[in-house]
Amino acid sequence: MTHEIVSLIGGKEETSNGTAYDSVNPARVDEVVARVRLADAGTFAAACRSAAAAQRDWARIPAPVRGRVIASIGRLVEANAEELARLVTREIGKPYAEALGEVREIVDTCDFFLGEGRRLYGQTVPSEMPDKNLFTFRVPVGVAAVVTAGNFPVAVPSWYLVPALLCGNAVVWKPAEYAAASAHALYRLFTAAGLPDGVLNLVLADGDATFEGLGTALAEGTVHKVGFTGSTAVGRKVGELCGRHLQSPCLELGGKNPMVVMPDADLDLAVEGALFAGFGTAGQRCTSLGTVIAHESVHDEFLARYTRALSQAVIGDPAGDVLCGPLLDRKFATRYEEYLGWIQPHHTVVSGPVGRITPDNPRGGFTGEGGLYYHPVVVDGVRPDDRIFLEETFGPIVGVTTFATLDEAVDLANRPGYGLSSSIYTTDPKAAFRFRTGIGAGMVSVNNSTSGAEAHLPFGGNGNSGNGSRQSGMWVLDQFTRWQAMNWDYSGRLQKAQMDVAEI
Ligand code: UN1
Repeated sequence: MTHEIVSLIGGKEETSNGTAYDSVNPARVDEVVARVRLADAGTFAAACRSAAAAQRDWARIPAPVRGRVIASIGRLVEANAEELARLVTREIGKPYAEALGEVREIVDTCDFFLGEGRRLYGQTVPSEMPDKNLFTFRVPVGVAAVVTAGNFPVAVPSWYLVPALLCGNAVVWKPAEYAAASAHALYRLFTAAGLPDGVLNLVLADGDATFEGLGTALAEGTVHKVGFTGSTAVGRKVGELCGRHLQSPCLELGGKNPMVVMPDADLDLAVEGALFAGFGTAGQRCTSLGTVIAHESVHDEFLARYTRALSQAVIGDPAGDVLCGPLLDRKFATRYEEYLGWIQPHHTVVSGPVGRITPDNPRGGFTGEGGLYYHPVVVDGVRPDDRIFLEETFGPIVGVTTFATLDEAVDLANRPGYGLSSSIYTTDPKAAFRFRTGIGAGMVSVNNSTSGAEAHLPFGGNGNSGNGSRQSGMWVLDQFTRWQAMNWDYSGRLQKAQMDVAEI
């Protein structure tokens, strides 16, 4: 029997309105994982009001005690890791090993922030006047509205939820519809760990209702920080909406992530990295590899080894030990097919068959079994003005091009205007550091793939990849707290800053 899931606001199920949506298993599209009741814009705005009411009491609880709740969330997620990972695999088709890694990332995030509950440091600052003390405090922003994508349905939301809650905020979380069951399961674990009702709210809604509800909430002053992970196009709209209300959101958007292969690179290592970053998660991480930029002296050898390794890679049921499962959802499959239709007449595909894997277009003995499976594609000779070079495809396709000098490689790597992740394979430290200084990306890997960021380093991008905000680690505290300055004068007289300094 398919279970129905609904929004949870103020600790209660919200059943009063909404249309039905089926979240399906992309490995078997006729299998409904959950029937979802989608809320309307009014419900989203109501959730923000209810969160604002619950936030006041939550902020009064001392941060170290809030840290204990975060510790319980981590333990509970750990205890349920396999079950949650299985659900993620079933709902979005992420290979099980990756799904388990994703759940591990939530635990890592909790481990990091439970300690932050005992820090959340402010500062003491010297005054320019005698008998006067200056202090800074971190104060919670209030209510965070968090809107997340479904390719990382539990880890990336936790990057927002955990620090936001630890800092004393309430949260209204709107996950992707096609990942609603995974989000619902994570919500249950968070609240079971002891969060008071209303501090975390789950709103299941489509994009239009969310956008409208968010607009209302921002106008009413019941949302004080927006966190958004998703496409650059939607991120732009969210940024504009927030800007009208003088808010700077945390935007984590797309990527067109380059990998530079230098003449002295360990080619087998580079191939392994390009295989994982290009085709793991079916190329649907925001950190997935977009283009390999190989030195002209190693291009042919790299490509030969890459295509050979790819032909041996396993594509299939994500519950098994595979490199690549199906695409996340039908809407991405439709978009990805547009790219495939476009590349075929224009490009040299060096990886074999293209398109959806079906009994008529199988991959070896694998026929796709009714899932959203696609042949992995490597395209050689992409040019800097190609769509395939410039645009995020969000599918299992990697472009390859060549360069002659490191400066040229850096220019090519920066060309698409995204700036999330990047990577260079080299044994020359000078080249690695020169690449780091030249690249516009927020994240740089040396001899490692573009994917696989650790949970305590700043995660985020520049340009089309985001507005420079960072998630993860201590840097995210600046998203979910604001600095409050305090001065305390114990001189017993009115001391005027600037004016009295000359008299001392
Ligand atoms: C994303 O695709 O939205 O670096 C996040 C990585 C992961 C996070 C990706 N840890 O690949």
